[in-house]
Amino acid sequence: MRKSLVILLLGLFTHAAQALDDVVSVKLEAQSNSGQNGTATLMPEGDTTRVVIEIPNMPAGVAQPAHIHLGRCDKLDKAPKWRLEDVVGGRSVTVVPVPLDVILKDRTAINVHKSAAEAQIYVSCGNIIGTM
Ligand SMILES: [Cu+2]
Repeated sequence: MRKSLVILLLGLFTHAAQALDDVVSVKLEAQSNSGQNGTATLMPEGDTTRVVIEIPNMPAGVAQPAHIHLGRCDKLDKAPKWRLEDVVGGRSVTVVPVPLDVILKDRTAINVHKSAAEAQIYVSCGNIIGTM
């Protein structure tokens, strides 16, 4: 009885460690002198992926569009591949309707735009690089 409990717990810990390994962290680097460095975290959730963006240094009262684009920060495809929730108050949380594997299959990056009105100005970007 006790032995099976230990085995069950070991199984749970192994599963948790596995899930942590699958999380992809992206370092967002400021662009256009915005000072907006931050992080993005991509977490697999079955057939979807939760993307959390955190940018501490945000201009007040602005909603900044964010996307996953094909390409890398130095040469992004202009058309967004997946739209993310606007970054408001330094934070954006989106459940993207595809598995993380699909996002990692191509060369992609997360970018943040200055505002909807000034979307052509990129203020932060980070390349999505998987570990698998
Ligand atoms: Cu974009």
